[in-house]
Amino acid sequence: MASLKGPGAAQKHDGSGLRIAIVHARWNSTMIDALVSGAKKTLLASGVKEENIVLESVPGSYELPLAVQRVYAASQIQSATSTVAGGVGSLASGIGDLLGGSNSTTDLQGSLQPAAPKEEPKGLRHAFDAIIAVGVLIKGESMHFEYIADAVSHGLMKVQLDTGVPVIFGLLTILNEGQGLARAGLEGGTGKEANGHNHGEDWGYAAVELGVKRKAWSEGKVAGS
Ligand code: RBF
Repeated sequence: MASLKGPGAAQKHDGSGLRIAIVHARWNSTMIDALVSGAKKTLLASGVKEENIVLESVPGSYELPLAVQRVYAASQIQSATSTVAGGVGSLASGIGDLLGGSNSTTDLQGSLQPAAPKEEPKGLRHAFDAIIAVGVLIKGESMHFEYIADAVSHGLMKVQLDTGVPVIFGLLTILNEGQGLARAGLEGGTGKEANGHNHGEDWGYAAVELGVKRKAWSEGKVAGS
């Protein structure tokens, strides 16, 4: 019998215009690597271009909320600066040249020469359409698990509501390694997990769906109207 759990068949959405970040912890890296690959696989399958998928890592899950918030802010800065011809970066470095302690007019003339064109960054430069936060928290003998799981869950929800950017909840909170391996599609498990279901794949689809829907919502479009 088909599993009753899970999001059902993924909705089809065109991710080709989306820019998506995956921010992941490095603790429990075997599972993390599989989950991140799973998420990337379905992002690509939905049309998101490789150059528009940005990866960032942090040591552990506790660092995820701040990292997601700051990575999003960084992408907003990129978006703003890439609309200024040449970008603020080249403007700033130009000012740096002028203030750089040059004593001779020859040096100054040299620094006033147009800078060699910088290589354009590949891919889209608008602020991220969605961010997937990935971490694996395994319950230990102390209370760490409970505190971190609670703080990270609330932190990620706060970031998505404060910023309005979809933050996909890719945090596994599990009782043992076996549960994590099963949910990363690596081995064992029961029910849906027994077939090697990698939950990262669901997160990739969720990011595309929310990225596309959020764009539509911001244009005043609601399904069926
Ligand atoms: N980070 C994780 O992502 N997964 C874990 O299972 C995990 N377990 C931890 C257990 C203990 C006892 C401690 C001290 C930290 C653990 N962390 C874990 C790291 C945590 O998320 C964070 O990176 C560090 O506490 C530094 O802020």
